[in-house]
Amino acid sequence: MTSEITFEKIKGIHNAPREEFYSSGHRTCEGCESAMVMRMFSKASGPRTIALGTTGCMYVANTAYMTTPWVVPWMHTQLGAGGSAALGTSAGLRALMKKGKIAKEKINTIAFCGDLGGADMGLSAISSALQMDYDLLIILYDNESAANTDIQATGMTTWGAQTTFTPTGTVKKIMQTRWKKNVAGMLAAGHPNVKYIATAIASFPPLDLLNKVRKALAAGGPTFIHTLDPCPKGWDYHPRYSDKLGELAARSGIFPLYEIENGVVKMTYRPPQPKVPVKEYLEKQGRFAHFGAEDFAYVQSQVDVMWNEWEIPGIIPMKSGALR
Ligand SMILES: Cc1ncc(C[n+]2csc(CCOP(=O)(O)OP(=O)(O)O)c2C)c(N)n1
Ligand code: SF4
Ligand SMILES: [Mg+2]
Repeated sequence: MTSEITFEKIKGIHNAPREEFYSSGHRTCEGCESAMVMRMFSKASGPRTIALGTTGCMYVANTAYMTTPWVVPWMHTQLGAGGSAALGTSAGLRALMKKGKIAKEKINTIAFCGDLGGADMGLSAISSALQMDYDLLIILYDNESAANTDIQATGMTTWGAQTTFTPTGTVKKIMQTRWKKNVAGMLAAGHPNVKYIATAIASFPPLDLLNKVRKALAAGGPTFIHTLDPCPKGWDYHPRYSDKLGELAARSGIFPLYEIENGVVKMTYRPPQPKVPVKEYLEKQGRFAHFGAEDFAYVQSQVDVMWNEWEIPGIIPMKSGALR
């Protein structure tokens, strides 16, 4: 194991670090992409990292009795407290270093939270953390449901999806009528101090998440990454297709991949032209098994509006009016 910290860009899969800091000993489902996010971010950040995580699958399945996959120090925090835990830890490290109680060095503070814990309940704490001048990275791992408590809809669930809160019925077919919250765009637009914001998918394009984590850590903080994580249990598909679904989310354009560095937006992946029909992504998931042609067409129309009419696709939905 090396203790040297480097945030250099990883070029080519063979140059990816071999060390694992999230290893065996977890109980996540086969094909769990949220677990891949844990593995990738800790691989990218290396041994001088403190991981903090809110309640959810990535807490419960990673701390079964007397076992844990975490090789780096890890702490559980309350469901809505990802931002507070990151801020407190980073501030504590700074104070200890200033007082000479620990050696001055770069220690990565990385807090992860699920879509319910981060994008719904914990948004205010994340907002606070992103306003302060502290060295921290918050990762929102988004499996589009409260997965740990048996797949309830959240503000991040795709329109129309069946969950235990939104089952389809004979009278009303579509129960999940909310459009997915635009969290990374909202945080980027409203937090001038934030140094780096990105969206990512653990398995596609290869190395993308690793390198985005490294960019965030090199930038210092505060920084934020939103990952979309296919979840075989909640999305209802065979685990072998997790990476394929991640790729289809990017190629269909339903989940735009970008990064914002010091206010400059860069699309890091351009879907093919024409984009892959979003139906190809949705129809592979049992949670959309009740969809008819009109439902696929509706989701497609919203994705097209995002790419063709938003001020910045995936980020700023407003359009300039007669303001000046
Ligand atoms: C304040 C509070 N309310 C409710 C719960 C019960 N609870 C534990 S995990 C969880 C779901 C978390 O969902 P998410 O943040 O999306 O993480 P996931 O389980 O999907 O990984 C809920 C509702 C709790 N632990 N704390
Ligand atoms: S329910 Fe989903 S997020 Fe939770 S461990 Fe299983 S695959 Fe992962
Ligand atoms: Mg979730």
